Amino acid sequence: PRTIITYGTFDMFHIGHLNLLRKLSEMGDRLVVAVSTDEFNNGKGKKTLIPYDQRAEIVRSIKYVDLVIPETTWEQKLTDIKEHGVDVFAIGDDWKGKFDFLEELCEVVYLERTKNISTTELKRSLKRF
Ligand code: C2G
Repeated sequence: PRTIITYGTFDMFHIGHLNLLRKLSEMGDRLVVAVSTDEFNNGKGKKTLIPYDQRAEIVRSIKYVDLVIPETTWEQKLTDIKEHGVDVFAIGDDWKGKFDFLEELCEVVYLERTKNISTTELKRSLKRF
């Protein structure tokens, strides 16, 4: 089965995340999503509002998603691609160019982000209440 993999925090799950996962599911037969752990996110300098196990449970419940694995390091992409027989690595174009080194192992696709929504924006608008 044509397998797609993507990585992300998916904090405060929103339509931008859903659009991406739907598009990815349409690109193949199986979609694997690696959800960043809280520790890994601290390393990214990203504070998560929702803890890993809840973020993972929400992503696991999305009909487009076949498998959820934890993202704990930057390097794991190389072994994940081999281990899960991945044909395509895909991620939003805010990462454009950053993962081209994976082209040795699989196709690399950067998808356009959904406009006008982000977890940072949501947090900012929540502050107004
Ligand atoms: N995204 C999107 N449109 C938005 C917001 C996010 O398409 N409006 C996409 C991002 O481009 C990413 C995915 O949704 O592909 C998850 O976004 P984040 O949770 O912000 O992911 P990030 O923290 O960038 O983690 O190793 C890669 C990193 O783990 C990516």
